[in-house]
Amino acid sequence: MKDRVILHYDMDAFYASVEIRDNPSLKNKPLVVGESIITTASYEARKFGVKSAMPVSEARKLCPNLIRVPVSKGKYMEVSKKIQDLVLKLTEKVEFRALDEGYVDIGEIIKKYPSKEYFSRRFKEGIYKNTGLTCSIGIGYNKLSAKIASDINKPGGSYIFNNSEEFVEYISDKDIKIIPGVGKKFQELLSQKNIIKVGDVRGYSLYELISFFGKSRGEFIYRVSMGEDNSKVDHMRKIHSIGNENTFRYSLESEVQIGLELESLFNKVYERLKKKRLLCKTVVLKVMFENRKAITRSKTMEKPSDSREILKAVLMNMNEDVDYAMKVKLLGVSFGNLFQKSSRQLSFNESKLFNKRNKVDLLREKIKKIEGNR
Ligand code: TTP
Ligand code: MG
Repeated sequence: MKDRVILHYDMDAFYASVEIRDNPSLKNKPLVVGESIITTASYEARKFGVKSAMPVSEARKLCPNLIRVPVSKGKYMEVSKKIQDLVLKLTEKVEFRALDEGYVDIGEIIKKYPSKEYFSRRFKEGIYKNTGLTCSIGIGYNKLSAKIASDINKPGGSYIFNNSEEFVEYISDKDIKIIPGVGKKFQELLSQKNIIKVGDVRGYSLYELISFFGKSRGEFIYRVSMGEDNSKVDHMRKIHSIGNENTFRYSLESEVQIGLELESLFNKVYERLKKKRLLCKTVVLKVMFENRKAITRSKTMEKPSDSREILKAVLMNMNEDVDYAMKVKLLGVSFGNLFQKSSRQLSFNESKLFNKRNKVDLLREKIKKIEGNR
């Protein structure tokens, strides 16, 4: 496989950074986000040994001045969505792995920039300018090297592996747990064969590794130790479905009312489908009645489509078959089985990194301005 250029971004102390951004009095303080268990700790708190998955009570023993903020998942999801939208303005070849991290295949884009260093600087600046948050960047020749690179100069830094030689040299003397996918159990098995550092793997043949750990894990660890990872940036991942639902304060009775509500839900979901440049193969209708009994109806088409007429007809046909013998408390419309439309070549202009605005953004800005002038 020819060498690729993959970027991995990972937000710094994500939940904690969002809380600090929204309440600057928390700045430079040891902060954790969580209820009884810590989801994440600010870098100030980490200096005391406080970390994710630790009980807050234990953390307080290490750091008596610790501040705890409760988790606001909805807020982090919103920020995450904003970051993802920004990255999607750059390219569609993105795989979002968690709320705060993702892989971006920048093989094409990077050709328009003077260097990988420059690009990574601009990427970080773009995220910061638009969200007020910092991230760390890794650029590698595959996902594995990019992921490990992004952790090297955390927080706020970046690191670049240009090829497997550079990468293998770096990982050889690192603890085997640096490899994503090597959990506690596998680590234990590896240590029984005296594999403690990544370089130790190369003391064994592929055949031996398979006989110790089985075909899949044996091959995996063998390849990884040589810096090999052919997995693609899977840009369809995570976008399994998009949908919208509405719970009504006053249950709906007439079929006209139901039809109008469905149409409005459909329009919202359809806009998202178009904005994300997706095609949909399955349309799903959800209805919950007053007695809280819910039904779902779904229709999978032969070919995925993004035609408003076709998708709407599929939805409305399903709706006609629903027996509305009772008042309706909730309606939901979702599209599943989504496909990315074939990638188009976006025109990139470095001064516009992340700043390409779409019509909806422009409209939103206009509305904001008008509201602001009132
Ligand atoms: P991470 O990226 O693992 O951590 P982080 O962003 O807080 O810090 P770093 O600078 O080291 O990247 O996880 C992202 C978010 O996911 C994190 O802010 C909180 C949440 N999370 C949990 O809820 N539970 C966990 O056990 C971990 C590890 C993270
Ligand atoms: Mg992070």
